[in-house]
Amino acid sequence: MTEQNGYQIQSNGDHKNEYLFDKNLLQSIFKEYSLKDVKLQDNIYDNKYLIRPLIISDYDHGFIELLRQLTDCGTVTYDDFKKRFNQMKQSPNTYHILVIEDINNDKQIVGTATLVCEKKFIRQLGIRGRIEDVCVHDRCRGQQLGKLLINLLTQFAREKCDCYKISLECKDHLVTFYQQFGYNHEDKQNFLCQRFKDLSTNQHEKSQ
Ligand code: 16G
Repeated sequence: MTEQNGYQIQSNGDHKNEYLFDKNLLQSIFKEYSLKDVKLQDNIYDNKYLIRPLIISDYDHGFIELLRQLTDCGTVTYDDFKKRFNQMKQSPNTYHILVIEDINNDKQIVGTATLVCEKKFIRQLGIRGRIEDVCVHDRCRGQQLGKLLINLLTQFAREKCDCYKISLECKDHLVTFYQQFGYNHEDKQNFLCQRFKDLSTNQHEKSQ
């Protein structure tokens, strides 16, 4: 263990199988979820899928290709990936990326979702959670994997990260999907956005 900028860093993050965040934090969440859904045994779902935090070697098992099913990812080399992974790991209690590994299919990554925890001064030094980058491989849809990821991360945000609220952005047709987990439009609140870059044309978008 080393100290850097006041943070305890567990290692230099160069180990390909080192978790992005502490896997043990998930164990009680898995246990509780297993009581509701018998398909989840510890961190194995339906005898086929392993649920765990992201590791560096997931790069070689299709993690970025999976994200391409959600949006544009541009070019991400192995070194780029490792560097971003280590940056995330060095912000403790902030980036929680869960992945689903297809155990019998060359450990391919077939699902992912992220919980980002933002530290605030408001709400008695509150923590705000955001669910981001939820994606299930198109060949694995219809097996409740998205539901599993959202349920686990929502419970994790409430019980382990002490979030005072959790929010997400999604396309219109997914609103009913997310509502089943308790996400709702808040009265008189809006989501506004300004875009600076369009990767598909590699140009800065014109601001209006
Ligand atoms: C969706 C995602 C968001 C992601 C965005 C990418 C969920 C719940 N929402 O809104 O996290 O960052 O798509 O789209 O997964 P963009 O590349 O156009 O920002």
